[in-house]
Amino acid sequence: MAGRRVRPSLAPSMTREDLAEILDEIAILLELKGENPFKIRAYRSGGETVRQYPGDIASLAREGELQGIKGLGDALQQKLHELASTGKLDYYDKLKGEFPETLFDLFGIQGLGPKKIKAVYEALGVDSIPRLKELCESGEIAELSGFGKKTAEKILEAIAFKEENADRFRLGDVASSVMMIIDALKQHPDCLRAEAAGSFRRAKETVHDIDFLVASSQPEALIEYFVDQEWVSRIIAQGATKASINLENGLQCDLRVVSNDEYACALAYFTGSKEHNVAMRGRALERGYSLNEYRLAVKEGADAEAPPVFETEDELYQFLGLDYVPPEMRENTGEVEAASEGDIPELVKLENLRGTFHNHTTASDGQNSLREMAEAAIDLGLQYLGIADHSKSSFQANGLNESRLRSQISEIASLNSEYKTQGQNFRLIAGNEVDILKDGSLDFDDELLDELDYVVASVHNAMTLSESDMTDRIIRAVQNPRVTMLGHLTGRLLLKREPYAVDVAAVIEACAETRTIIELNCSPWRLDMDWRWWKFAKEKGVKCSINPDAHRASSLEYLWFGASIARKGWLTRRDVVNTLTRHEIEAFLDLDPVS
Ligand code: DGT
Ligand code: CA
Ligand code: ZN
Repeated sequence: MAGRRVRPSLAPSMTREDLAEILDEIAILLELKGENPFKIRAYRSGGETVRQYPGDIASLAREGELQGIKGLGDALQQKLHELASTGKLDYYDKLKGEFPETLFDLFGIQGLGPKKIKAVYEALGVDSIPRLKELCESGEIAELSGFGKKTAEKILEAIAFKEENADRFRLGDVASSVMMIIDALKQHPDCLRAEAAGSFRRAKETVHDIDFLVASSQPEALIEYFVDQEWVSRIIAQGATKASINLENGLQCDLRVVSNDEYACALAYFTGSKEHNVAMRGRALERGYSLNEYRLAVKEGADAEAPPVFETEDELYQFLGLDYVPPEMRENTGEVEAASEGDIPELVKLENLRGTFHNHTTASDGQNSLREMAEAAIDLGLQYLGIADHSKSSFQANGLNESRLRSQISEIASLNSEYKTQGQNFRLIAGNEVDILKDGSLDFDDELLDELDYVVASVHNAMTLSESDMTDRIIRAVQNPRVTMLGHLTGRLLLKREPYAVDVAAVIEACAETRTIIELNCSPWRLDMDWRWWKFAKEKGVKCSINPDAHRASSLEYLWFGASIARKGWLTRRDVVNTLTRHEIEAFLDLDPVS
C-alpha cells in the first residue's frame, strides 16, 4: 500500500484508478480498525464499481453526478465527489492519521494482508518492517496464534526479497515518465540530442534509476532547465554538466550533458551494462585504444590509427570491428562475440507483431467487452486478437464455466461475421486461459477444449508445491496436445512475488518435445518467461507468443514491453508466432474460415 499511495504529480486530476485505490485503502484502514464488515465491504465493492463503471466516472464524481449508480451509496458518492473535486478526502486523511505511517509498509510484504497486520499490530505493537523482522527472528511472531514457525519463516523470506528489491521500479511503471522527460529535454532550444540510457534503454525488467543523456554546447542551461521542471520533487545533486533529481514517486533521474562529439561514446558507456562495457573496453585495448565515457583514444605508445569523431554508436562498433549491438542485448551474454562474427540476429520489432493472444474481457476479470477489445486491437493495426478469459476454477477472477465459455465462442463467431461483412482484415480468435489444476490436469475436459481455436494453460493456484511437483504438474499440462501455449511460466510478479519453484529448463524441454508455444507475458508486472531463458528456448526450437495479458483495452500497448523483452532474449521474427499474418495464423491453428 505504501508504494501505491504515491501518485505521480503529473496526473492533472484524480483518475478512475486513483479513486478506486483510495476506496480500497479505506477498506483496508477500516479492517485494521476492526470496523464492521458491512462497512468494509461497501468500500471494497465501491472500489470495484468505480473500476468497472462503463462511463467516465472520474468526471461524474467531480461534477457530483453519481446518483443512481448501483453499488455506490450516498456516503461513498459524497466522498468520491470530495476527492475528485478537491483532490483530497478528509475522512481518509483522518483514518490514515490514526496509524503510524510505517505500518503501511507492512502491506508491501508478500503474504501479509490486513488481518495478519492487525494481529501483529495489536498483539505485539508491530508497526514497521524492521520491528516485524526483529520479532520474527526472536520467535515471538511464531508464537502468536494463527502464525507459527513456518509463517514466520515465510515472512522473513518476503522481507529479504523486499530488501533486495528496495528502490527498484518496474520497467512498465517508469516508461511514461521517461518518455515525458525525454520530450521535455528535446524541447529545450539548446538540446541537440536526448535519450534515456542505462538499464531503461537495455529494457531491464526493473530499473534502479534513469540515466538521461543530452548533447548540447550549453550544459548549464540544460541542467538548470532540468532541475527546474514541475515534476522534480527533490534535487539530489546539481553540477555544471550533471544533475540528479527524484520524481515524486521516488524514482531517481540522472542527467548528464556532453558535447555532440562525445555523445555516441557517452551513450554507449551509459547504456552499459557494466559487463558489456568491460568487454568493449577489452576489445578496444586489443586494438591499441582506450575507451572511456567520452571517447575512444589511441593508447599511449600504441601504434594505431587515430579514431574519427563518432557520430553514432553504430560507427563506434564498426570501428572496433563489430556489428552494431542493439541495446537490449548488451548484457555480456555472448553478444560481443556474436558481433565480431557477424552473428547478431535480426531482432523482432514491435511493428512485426500482427496480432496477439491471451487477453481478457468483462466475461471474466477484464474491464472491456469483446467488441471494445477488438476495436482497440484494430486501432493498433492488429489483424487478430486471441481471447483467453479465465476458466471456472479461477473463481476469484470470475472464470467462465462451460456454458458461459460456449456462449462466448458463439459471440466471437458472430462478431467475426460482422468484421467479415465490413471487409475488415481482422478476426477474434476464441481461446481460454485454462487453469492447470494441482495435479496437472486441465480445468475443462478435452471435448470443450476441442471447441476452442487455441488454449493457454496457466497456473493460478497451489503455487507452493515443491519444485519437482510443480515441474511435473506443468509438464503434464503441456503434454495435452490441446494446449497451444503455456501462460506466465513462473508466476512471478515483479518486485512483489517471487517465481514459484519450478525447473524452467525441464519445462522448456517439455515444450520443445510437445511443440507447445511459451508465452512471453508482457504485462509489466510479469515479463514472464524471463528474458534470460529465451535464448535457450529458441535453441530448443520453442516458439514464443508475445501476450499482453490485457485486462483492459489500453493494456494492449504492453506489446511494447513484450517486443523489448523478446529482443533482450535475442528473438527474431521467426521465433515469435504472433508475427504471423492473420492468414498464416489461421493455417497454423487450423481455423475454419469465418462464415
Ligand atoms: P540500474 O540503474 O541499477 O537499473 O542499472 P544501470 O545499468 O542503469 O546502472 P547505472 O545506473 O549504475 O549505470 C549506468 C551505466 O553506466 C551502466 O549500465 C554502465 C555505466 N557504468 C556505471 N558505472 C560503471 C562502472 O563502474 N564501470 C563501467 N564499465 N561502466 C559503468
Ligand atoms: Ca540506471
Ligand atoms: Zn493468468
